[in-house]
Amino acid sequence: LKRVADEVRIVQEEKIPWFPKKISDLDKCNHLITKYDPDLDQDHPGFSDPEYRKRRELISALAFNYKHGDPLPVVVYTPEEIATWREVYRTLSSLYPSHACGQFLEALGQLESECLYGEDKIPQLGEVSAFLRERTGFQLRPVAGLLSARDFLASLAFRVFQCTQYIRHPSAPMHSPEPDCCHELLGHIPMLADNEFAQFSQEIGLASLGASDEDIEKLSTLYWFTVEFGLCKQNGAVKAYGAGLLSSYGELLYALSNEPQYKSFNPAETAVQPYQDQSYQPVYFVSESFEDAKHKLRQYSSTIQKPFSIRYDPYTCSMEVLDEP
Ligand code: NLE
Ligand code: FE2
Repeated sequence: LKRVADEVRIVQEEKIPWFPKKISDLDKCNHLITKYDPDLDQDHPGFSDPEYRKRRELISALAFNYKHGDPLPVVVYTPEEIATWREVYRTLSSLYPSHACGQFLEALGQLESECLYGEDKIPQLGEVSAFLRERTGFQLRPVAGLLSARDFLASLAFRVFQCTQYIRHPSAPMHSPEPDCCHELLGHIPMLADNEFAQFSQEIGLASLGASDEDIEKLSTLYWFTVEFGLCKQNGAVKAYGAGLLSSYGELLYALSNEPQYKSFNPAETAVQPYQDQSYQPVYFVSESFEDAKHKLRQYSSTIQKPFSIRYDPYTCSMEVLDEP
């Protein structure tokens, strides 16, 4: 009987996928998904623009060479890149007061009054990371493109947000299927300055550590319909808090029009909803509040079967792994 128990235990241990235990382990979480790569995807707006592709390669190299603890790379943006930023910033800013949630507007106001944000310069990751650290302890690291869900979610567990630094192609400023600095800086950063939202993001990350491929798929779908494309109720109105909406003029308008279908956020259902990553979502999930979303997520996470539990130690920035009896 003992031998059988040992074997079961060994099998269980082998089944736990590797995950980062300390913050510097995030250097190993760099598996890219080459889905919308301008070098490989003929539909990418930059595919037939060799200069754009060269620029992307140069900025990617900064992320590939980055190690935890290095200063965040500085990119000297070209006038053409700044013009794209300006157009995105201006058009989106005209929608924010009526379409974005209060937490977003508050943080964006702070970023603007501290002169970190404005339409004339693309903010540098180092400055933005310092801003977030003071507010919620989130920090940034550069990434070359779309990461695997497992690696991306794992970084959230450490309150690290992986940020691209290149900008979208100037021919398509209103919507991009892949992340870029407009998406990170306008969509994600202001939300990560909110405590409740930061907590919610970290908890998705913690739930993902060592989870099965199937659970990673569910958690990344949950992430998709909340952090990326979530809507929430505020004073009786529906507002956007998802970064994919807050960085896309086209989809932000669409999501709050009466065209798409709305469902209430319910993790078990949201986690298996098919999603769209080329164009607008056919359905959006509406949360009652971040607090409510966090409680529901917590409840859902506790149903994910794992042979251990985990606690984040913020003093050492490492994971304490506790075996469950
Ligand atoms: N569609 C978003 C945008 O245009 O900024 C990016 C989404 C990345 C997941
Ligand atoms: Fe994103």
